[in-house]
Amino acid sequence: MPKRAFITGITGQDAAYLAKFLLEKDYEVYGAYRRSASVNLWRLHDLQLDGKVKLVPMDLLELTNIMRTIQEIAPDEIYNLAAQSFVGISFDQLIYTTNVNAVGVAYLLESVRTIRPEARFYQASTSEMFGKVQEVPQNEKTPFYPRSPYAVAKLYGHWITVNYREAHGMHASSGILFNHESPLRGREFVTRKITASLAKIKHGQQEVLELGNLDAKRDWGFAGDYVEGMWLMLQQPTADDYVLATGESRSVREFVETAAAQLGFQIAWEGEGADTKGIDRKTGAVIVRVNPAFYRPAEVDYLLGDSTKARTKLGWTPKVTFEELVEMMVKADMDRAARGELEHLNF
Ligand code: NDP
Ligand code: GDR
Repeated sequence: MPKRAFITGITGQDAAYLAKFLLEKDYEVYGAYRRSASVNLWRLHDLQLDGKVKLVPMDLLELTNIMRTIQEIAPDEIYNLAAQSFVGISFDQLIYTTNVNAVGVAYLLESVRTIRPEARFYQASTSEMFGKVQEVPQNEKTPFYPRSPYAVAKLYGHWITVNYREAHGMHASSGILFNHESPLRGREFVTRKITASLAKIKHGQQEVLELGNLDAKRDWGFAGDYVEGMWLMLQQPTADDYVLATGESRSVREFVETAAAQLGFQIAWEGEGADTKGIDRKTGAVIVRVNPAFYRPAEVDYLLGDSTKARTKLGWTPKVTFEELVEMMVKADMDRAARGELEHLNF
């Protein structure tokens, strides 16, 4: 009998890579999508997984739906990847974000405890929980200080997972993952916004790249590497919490510079004290303009992860370097721009 994995948030970035990873390990993979007028399966398509994942409609806000789904699938492993995952919007949609990212985890855990307590459970926790810098680098013992409604809700998801492990003996692990990106990243996140915008500019489909805080620093890895870490956590005899990170941190500005260099672009920075005059289009310089509209009410300035525990206990190690990641994303967006697939996107 193949093992049965159940992934929530199957239309998202991580779920696509995880589904591919698990299918290659001969798992039977079930994926929950939420009903909408147009369910978006482009990521599964991109990884050539059409028809390979068994799709089930399930919303994290609907307890009865969750209970029936767990009953029907009877999964061996559950990966809770569903979330309102965009930090920026969580300041405007705080109740919704709290319901999905916090209460939704409780619905799911309680359903598993009641119906399928032997299943192993993975919760998608986040480096955003570290928030305001307390210490650098951050590991499993670093105190949390969330800086957004997203991160506050995720902190509940993290602790309730720990609590179900300790109170009910469930095999429930929380992966505290630092930013991980890919060509399948949602376009509102800064890395993809940069690569898609620069690709459009290269193809004459966009004039300017507008960004918020250029000085924020993130520990960026490749999503495909991180899903292996999720799986490894559920293969351990006992459940635990683990940080997954590359151990390198770059600013948003450095991400722009790296991507621009790969495209042979010079950058003309605008705004925030930059000299806005004398940008000569003939030089081919690309205008990157700071627009305060993209600032956050409270920012996370500096994330740098220490994943020694995962490296030692799980034998996990990220393989794709920062430069390779940027290159992979730039190439994918250049191909998409050439096919006219990005033209309808506004950033
Ligand atoms: P995505 O935004 O790409 O995917 C999120 C998924 O959650 C989508 O499939 C979305 O469905 C689904 N979803 C949202 N609301 C609900 C709901 N009410 N019921 C059911 N499903 C819902 O995120 P990622 O793949 O990047 O991230 C996966 C998880 O890991 C998330 O929980 C995220 O918060 C967390 N995380 C991500 C990191 C990263 O760097 N990528 C780092 C650390 C943690 P739909 O398509 O319908 O919107
Ligand atoms: P993050 O990712 O908030 O780290 O959350 P995002 O790419 O949105 O922001 C990273 C940093 O870039 C700064 N920034 C901008 N961000 C966006 N989106 N758009 C801009 O124009 C822009 N300009 C500057 C931000 O202020 C921020 O400092 C991601 C998500 O995947 C979460 O779900 C996950 O938990 C964390 O990573 C780890």
